[in-house]
Amino acid sequence: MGRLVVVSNRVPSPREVTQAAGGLTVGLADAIKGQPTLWFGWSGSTQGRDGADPEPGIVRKGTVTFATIDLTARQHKGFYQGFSNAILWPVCHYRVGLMQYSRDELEVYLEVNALFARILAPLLEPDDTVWVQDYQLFPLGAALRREGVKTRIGFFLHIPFPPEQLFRALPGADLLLTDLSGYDLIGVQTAQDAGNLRGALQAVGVDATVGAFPIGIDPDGFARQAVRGEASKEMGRLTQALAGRALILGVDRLDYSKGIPERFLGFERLLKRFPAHRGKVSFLQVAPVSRGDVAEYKSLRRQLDELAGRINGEWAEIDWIPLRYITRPMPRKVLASVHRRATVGLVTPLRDGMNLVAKEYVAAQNPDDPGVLVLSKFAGAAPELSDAVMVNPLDPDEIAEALDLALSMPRKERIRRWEAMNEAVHRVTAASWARDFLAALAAMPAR
Ligand code: ADQ
Repeated sequence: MGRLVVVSNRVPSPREVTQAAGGLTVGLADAIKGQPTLWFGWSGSTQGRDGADPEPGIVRKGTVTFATIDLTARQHKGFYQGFSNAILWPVCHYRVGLMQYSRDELEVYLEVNALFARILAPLLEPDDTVWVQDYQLFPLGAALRREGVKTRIGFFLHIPFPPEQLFRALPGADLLLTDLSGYDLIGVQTAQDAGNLRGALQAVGVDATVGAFPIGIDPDGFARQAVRGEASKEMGRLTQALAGRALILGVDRLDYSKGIPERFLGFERLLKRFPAHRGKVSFLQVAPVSRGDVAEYKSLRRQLDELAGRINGEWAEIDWIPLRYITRPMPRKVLASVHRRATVGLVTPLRDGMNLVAKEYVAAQNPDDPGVLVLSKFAGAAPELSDAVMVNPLDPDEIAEALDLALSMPRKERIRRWEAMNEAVHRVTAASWARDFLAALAAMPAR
């Protein structure tokens, strides 16, 4: 068998691969163990110069070769901040109204994809299998074909794919859909995403194979971390701060797709409508700033600062702070134990490809006394985790009612729901996700 070639916008450092933090890295780290691999993408630097193609920087670590290129500041702005994060991201999350479309940025997006293809093609060997990751690289498969690449190329979309009419509101959408014909297999997270993408491809007359490959986590590894961290200094401080109160936990990147303001309002509605919980619960939201240079993310941050201040101002007591809100990242092993401590995991994205936090919350629980997951029905994880308490995150009353139910749920029912969800989290893992996708790709006829 030839090499596996992974292409992603950001390439993890060799250290990140060995310590495998997020879902993508965990899944791929497992898939590439002992397997000759080339990982190609952007270096993270914007020191590139317009005019000449950059030279790839090459680092070898065990069986993995990392090849990365610098972008220019102009390319990074148009390709990454602009078209990927201010145009494609909102459209794929069903938020066409937030899209900041610009034709210039579409052109830079295509330019960078063509650049990736030009640099990568000469590094490829005929029996390589190429696996392209995510929405920054929709057109890469077609660009590689234009460079004469004939090997199998697969694509995985980590974020949702919206209904055809919604996606095609994006100028340039038909071009992106047509370019998907460069891939031998396109993977998405859920059956719903697959149906939407098939519909869109059909509408523009593109014949491509689409399958649902939901991503997972390493549940046993996460559970071990959660147990190990319990004795840490941080957990001691948390115990002290909680003073016996129930903990409601939210963990997200600071992103408008995650429904954080709606969640704050839902928590406030709990205090308003169910007075028995006043002074008895503490809500902790961990949301490290991400994409801080995109306008929409700046205004979300302002909105949350204001909401958190207002809710605490209105409801706090001299010895009780209802809501704690942290915009700095938290070490993963501390986070795992905080999940285990939380009585309720509150995961309420307005739209999410999968949402690995929901799966991590389940994996971290104590089997004898598990907490309750309150989950948005618009998360990709919802079909697999149907034993969560499901909510429509747009209705603060529904969130409040779900929180009240979760906080007063008898142990027996908590255990029943958790066991079913824990089984789901073990059924599909990060490793099985990568294995299943690559097996399906290998089974596709060669070009
Ligand atoms: P994300 O939008 O980043 O990922 P998610 O899947 O929830 O969302 O999280 C990815 C990882 O980041 C998880 O392992 C999580 O623990 C970590 N993380 C999130 N918030 C954190 C925080 N506050 N502190 C520390 N770590 C945090 C995209 C898609 C998702 C899809 C994944 C994987 O948007 O829908 O599930 O890719 O395909």
